[in-house]
Amino acid sequence: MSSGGKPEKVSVEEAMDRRGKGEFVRSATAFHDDITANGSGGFKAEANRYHLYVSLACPWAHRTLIVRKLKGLEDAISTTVVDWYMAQQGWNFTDQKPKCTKDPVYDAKYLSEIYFNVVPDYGGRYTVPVLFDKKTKVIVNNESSEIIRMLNTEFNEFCKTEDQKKLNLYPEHLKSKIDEVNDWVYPYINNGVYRCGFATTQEAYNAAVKPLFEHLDKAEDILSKTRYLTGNQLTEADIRLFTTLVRFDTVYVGHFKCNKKRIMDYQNIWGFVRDIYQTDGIAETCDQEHIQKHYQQSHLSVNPSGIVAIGPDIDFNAPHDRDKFSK
Ligand SMILES: N[C@@H](CCC(=O)N[C@@H](CS)C(=O)NCC(=O)O)C(=O)O
Repeated sequence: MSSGGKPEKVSVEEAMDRRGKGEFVRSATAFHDDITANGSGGFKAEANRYHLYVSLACPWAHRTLIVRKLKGLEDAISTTVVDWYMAQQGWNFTDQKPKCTKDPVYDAKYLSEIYFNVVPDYGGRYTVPVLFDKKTKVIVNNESSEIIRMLNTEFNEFCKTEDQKKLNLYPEHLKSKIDEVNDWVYPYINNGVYRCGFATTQEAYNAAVKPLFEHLDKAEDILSKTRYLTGNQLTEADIRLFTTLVRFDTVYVGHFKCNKKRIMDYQNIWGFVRDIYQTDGIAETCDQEHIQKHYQQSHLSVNPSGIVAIGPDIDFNAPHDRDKFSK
């Protein structure tokens, strides 16, 4: 059965047991309401009603920024970009660093305040992305895989162009193929890099790193035959893989010890990354300064000195020949 490519729900006991063995177990998200075009579920798609709290460093939040951009919803859905540095208290707001913005709703100092304003006894993690309703002052959803589905279909009235309105990243005829890809990309690649980086025993690291590279090999094989993961049409499956790949050589190779191979060493995956990066609007959602500084300054358990490495020179704008598949 499809897991929907999102965090598995595990019991408290099982999570404690697995964490005790040095494994990183991602917590499930707490807010799962839907915005619909007709408002049937209580939240109606309206312009300037919803706000996205994001980090430019975070691969999950990055998915939502890409879909918002591809669908031309920048004027309809406002955003706040948090500080790249995540302190002990969690994400905070600042306007003193490039691209970071203050919280326009509560002028909060920390993202946690948004969670507590909505649910005073909230006991989960204060994660981005957060899709917030400015009208009723509640968090609608904080699960990126669900947020991107809403942005894909429910806000079509507010897209800037006809092409953006027509764009469907989860089309009916590809749904089962996309679900099937998400089912391995999420655990072994998107979350797989975290399972390598946050492992605290050799066994837990070994158990994560082997399937990570096996599934990168699988992606390489698929991308040697088709332009995108499910054929020659861009879908959410590609965006979900891309946000991990664009961080890979800069931070996951060194910081998370995912160093068997670099993305640059995979001919087809590397071409795919440049192809997506060069797709209209996507480059401006990518920010290597936020990415590098966030991971290397904030995860002091992994990088106690907080030193930000120089990073490889990567030319995401270098030509690619991926359009050969679409001819
Ligand atoms: N399943 C969530 C995961 C979100 C997530 O874990 N975000 C990280 C940033 S990369 C976060 O905000 N972490 C803060 C924390 O766990 O305290 C989603 O896809 O939206």
